[in-house]
Amino acid sequence: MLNLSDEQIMLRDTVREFAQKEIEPKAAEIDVTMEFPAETLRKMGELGFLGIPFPSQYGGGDLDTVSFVLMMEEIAKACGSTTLSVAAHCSLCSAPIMMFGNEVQKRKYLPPLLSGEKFGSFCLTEPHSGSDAGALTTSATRKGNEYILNGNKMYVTNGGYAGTYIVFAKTNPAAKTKGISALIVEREYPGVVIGKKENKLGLRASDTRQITFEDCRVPAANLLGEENEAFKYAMQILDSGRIGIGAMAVGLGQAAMDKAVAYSKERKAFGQAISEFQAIRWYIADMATELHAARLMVHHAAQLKDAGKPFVKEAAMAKLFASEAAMRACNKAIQTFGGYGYIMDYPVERYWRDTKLTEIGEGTSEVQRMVISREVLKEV
Ligand code: COS
Repeated sequence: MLNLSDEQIMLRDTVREFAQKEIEPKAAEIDVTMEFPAETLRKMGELGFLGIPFPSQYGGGDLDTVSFVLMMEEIAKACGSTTLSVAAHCSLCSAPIMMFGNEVQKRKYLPPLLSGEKFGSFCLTEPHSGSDAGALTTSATRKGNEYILNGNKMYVTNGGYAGTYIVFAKTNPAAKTKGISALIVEREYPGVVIGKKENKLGLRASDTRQITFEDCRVPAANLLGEENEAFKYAMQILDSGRIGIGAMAVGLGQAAMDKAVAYSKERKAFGQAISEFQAIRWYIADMATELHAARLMVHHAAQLKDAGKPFVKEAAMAKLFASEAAMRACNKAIQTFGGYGYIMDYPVERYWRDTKLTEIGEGTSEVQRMVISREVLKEV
């Protein structure tokens, strides 16, 4: 890690203690029961973790993005599902309001989100619009002082528990990326229909839903930023969000590595601990090296953001590398455990299932490569 301040180290250690004591012991169980960790998230809100990079005037912690990624890594070491819920809540709901909201919107919506009193969601993806985010078809038609919202959103993290949704919709269907607007939608508005919870490979306790808007009337005052400008907002939101997902991947990969290293010292084969074998040592060396590199990349992207410098390329690189490095670490961890790695009595198979999402959510690895190559081509 890059020169952390005393304050950042203290925060990381506080979160680590909380995560190991309060989150980790429940992780295996909620993976099976798919129970959303609402109480844990509320506690995290009370402790100020959900407000880390936000100004204190809205109830935030006045801390930076580096502090946020330190928190994300520690939570991820304990429970992937909880971490994804935090990522969506902070990076995809609270952050957009902070970035593009007006003063009235910030004062109304941020305090309950930062304190964990309400949960937040981001509604961009649709059944036929994922990587091609500009192809979304949900519509918002202005009528007097309201927008009438109609459409179907998919893979909405925290969808069934959120009180506040950031919803992307076409306000000019003829224009692709130049006809999209973002609205702040409250769960109580008539026409918000919460679909069934998806049954997923991993991150099973995170709440993933389809959300449908049926003639949902949203006050025009809830328009986020300018009309028809929100495709760019979505891109900027995801640029930042990807740093958090990178940190989540590092945490999951580190947890897998830590378990594999401990196991390799205990497990005996052919008369010695398997940590004595070169094959296992090379796994350990590769896991340690790649996760170290991934962490540095995540921290670097976070530092660029904190310094107000461009970070689009570095955020995409950090997410791409961290998610793929973490997947490799999980593979090696399962291999180290052998048959025990393949059964649910040990957590490494869960880390593998949870990590897979980091190669897909907030932009697939293929989208990250598109973003990175575009940025590189611009530079030359
Ligand atoms: N920041 C600011 N503006 C950006 C931007 C960014 N990071 N990326 C693109 N834009 C702007 C472009 O500059 C362009 O503006 P102009 O038309 O004024 O020049 C506009 O947005 C359209 O951009 P572009 O032409 O690149 O759009 P594409 O349709 O080609 O889409 C990708 C580009 C694939 C990068 C985009 O659709 C994407 O990120 N998809 C993945 C979405 C995703 O991550 N979904 C997961 C959601 S997690 S719940």
